[in-house]
Amino acid sequence: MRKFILGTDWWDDSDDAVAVRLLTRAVRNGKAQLLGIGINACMEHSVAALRGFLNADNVFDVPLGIDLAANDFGGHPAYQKRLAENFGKGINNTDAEDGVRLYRRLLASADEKIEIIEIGFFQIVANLLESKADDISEKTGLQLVSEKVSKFWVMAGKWSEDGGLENNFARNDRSRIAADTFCRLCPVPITFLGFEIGCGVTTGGHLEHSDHLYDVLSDNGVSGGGYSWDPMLVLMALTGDEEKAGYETVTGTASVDPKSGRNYFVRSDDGNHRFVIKKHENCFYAEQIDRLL
Ligand SMILES: [Ca+2]
Repeated sequence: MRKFILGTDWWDDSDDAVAVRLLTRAVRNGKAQLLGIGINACMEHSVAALRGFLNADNVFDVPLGIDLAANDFGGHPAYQKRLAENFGKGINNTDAEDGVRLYRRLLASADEKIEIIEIGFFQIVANLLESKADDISEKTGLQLVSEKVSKFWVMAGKWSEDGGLENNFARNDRSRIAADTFCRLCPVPITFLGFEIGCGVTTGGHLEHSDHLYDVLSDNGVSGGGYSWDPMLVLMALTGDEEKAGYETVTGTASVDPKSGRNYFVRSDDGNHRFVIKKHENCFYAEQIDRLL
């Protein structure tokens, strides 16, 4: 069975929760293994809300990591407070392991290749790639990723224009610097799904009102459904093949300017990076996601 680590900002949008729902469904159906989740934006209820959401989805014992330093993204999303109160009572951010240590531990103990899905900011994976030997492993982060990770699936960038600006890369100095480091150092293939892909693809509008995912979307003001950047990326990762998931790909090398956060792409047949382009109408992707929620 394919094994995944998820990175998420679990921040002020609700598409992360729709994406996590796709993963918990896959785990419960025996289609994938979720080894751990790293939270890369730290707010008051981050860990309690995510642990609560997983509990309510009947997926237990997935270890959580967090970047506690990433407390400068702002926001007080109402959905997190509600999830924490309803399903994550008594859980604090400090109950999660440091994100980089979690990833190092999971990679060091892996006996087969892992895929990493990233639907948030890049500090944990950037700091992982720059990490040195420690009590967990005598290998550097770069060695661990080279040996244990087959691929990254990433929601970030705006690839429809050269010099595009997108939130996960460009939100603030922290995210811009991390995005540059990640794109430069990552030694394994990356497939990017950009901002332009999820716009107009609306999902989550047909949930039962008793579903806690409905409450998340409702608290975010999108009870009729929200745009689908993160769930589209997770569905493509779970499908495991860009073309089968309904996309064409462009191959080359991606980069991010650490000052502006703007992303660039140089096309080449031997590049380690790809971004995707939709082959179908928006409803093709939306219907598949809604069916799985
Ligand atoms: Ca996200």
